[in-house]
Amino acid sequence: MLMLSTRRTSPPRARRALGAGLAGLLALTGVTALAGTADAATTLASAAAAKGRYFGTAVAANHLGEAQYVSTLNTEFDSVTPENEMKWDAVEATRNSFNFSAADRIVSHAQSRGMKVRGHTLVWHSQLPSWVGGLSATDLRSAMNNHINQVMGHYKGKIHSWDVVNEAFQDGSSGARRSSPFQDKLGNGFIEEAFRTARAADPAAKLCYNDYNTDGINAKSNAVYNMVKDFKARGVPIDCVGFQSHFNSASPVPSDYQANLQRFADLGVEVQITELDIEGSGTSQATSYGNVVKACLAVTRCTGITVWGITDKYSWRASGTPLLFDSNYNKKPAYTAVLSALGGSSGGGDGGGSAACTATYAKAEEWSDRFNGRVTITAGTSAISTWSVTVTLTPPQKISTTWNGTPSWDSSGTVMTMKPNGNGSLAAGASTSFGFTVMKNGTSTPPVIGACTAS
Ligand code: 9MR
Repeated sequence: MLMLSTRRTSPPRARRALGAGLAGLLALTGVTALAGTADAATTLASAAAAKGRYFGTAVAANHLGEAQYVSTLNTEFDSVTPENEMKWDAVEATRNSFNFSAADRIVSHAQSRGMKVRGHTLVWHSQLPSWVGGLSATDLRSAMNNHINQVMGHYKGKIHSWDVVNEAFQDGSSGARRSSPFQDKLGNGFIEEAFRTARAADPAAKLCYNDYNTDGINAKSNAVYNMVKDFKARGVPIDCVGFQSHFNSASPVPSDYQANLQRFADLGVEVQITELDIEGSGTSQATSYGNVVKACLAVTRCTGITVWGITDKYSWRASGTPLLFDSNYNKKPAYTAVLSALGGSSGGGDGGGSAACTATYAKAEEWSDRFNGRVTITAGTSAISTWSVTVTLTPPQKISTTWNGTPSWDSSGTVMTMKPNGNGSLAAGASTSFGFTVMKNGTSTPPVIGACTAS
């Protein structure tokens, strides 16, 4: 028998809402809204904060009107990165005519909630309006510096870290810079120039170089490493390196991920995981996510993690279901793995919330090709009005039928999220149950039942 429970608590927003001075005073007096051992953090942000890190997500301004999107954002994350709204084509489609409206909506949402903002991105070959490519070298240099000055100036004091230059190196073994208007007309020195301009434009912002396929030790990351080492040696302003960390089965989390983060940190820069997503589902996806979090926690200068979106529904590669919440905003096994790697817990604590439930699994009838499972949901010490539980199979098992619940599925058919079918309302201590038939397809492994969540 397996018992899992959780208690819904209000997120510890209080700490972020406090002014820095009061927060500092609380820290000095040893008072904290965050987890102690008996009260593990129950959200990604609060668990990460207890480890001295931020936990962020990419956000798209056009979803900020969707209630579930916003409530998940506000509950779980304490940093945002505008997914597209600060890019060159979004803010300066026409030379020297700036439009910050979509990005401003994200920044003001973040500020009203006490969240940090990562600026993304100032100088990048992609999402670059065509007029930039048509400029002469002299004109391009002044347009690049003007772009940095105007955009950083507009957000001065509001951005925690800026991706000053993005993806300037080629993939593969050459270690060369990628062709772009900047590279082709200004040469290698454009990166240094961009960082120097950025430092003057907002001295409080951390200045990052950000790239992908640099997550392990390879020719591309070696080239970035050598550039950062050279910048540090010559006093070119750089504070951080972003590791995008877009993973899938063709490009899994490298075994030397932590070692790679560490060697950059040893150059004296922060490392940040900036665009994390991992295609997959179920326990293998969860394990990979957990490993990324553990690697960051093991590197002192790894200061935060940003996932590249909240829900699979809006991921830039939605078909790969790479995020922590499914398209119905259910927490996936990957979420639980991340929370647990951060030292948090979605169950067990006595955090003061009232809506709680437990989920208990039992195998019922079994035949050679299939078995029936039953999950009993029991309300905690207060009445609940709804509950939700995940049931994760071992592929190639499939569920052929369910009863007494409303199922929804991840795209692989491995994770079923069960919600009530008229049986959501339970008095304190009362129970209900739902059932399902698992087609074994050669494996009799019992399903993994996720924590019961209630409200
Ligand atoms: O997620 C972004 C997607 O909505 C855009 O269409 C795409 C355009 O290039 O950019 C995506 O974000 C990218 C990020 O800005 C830089 N690193 C790679 C990301 C995924 O492509």
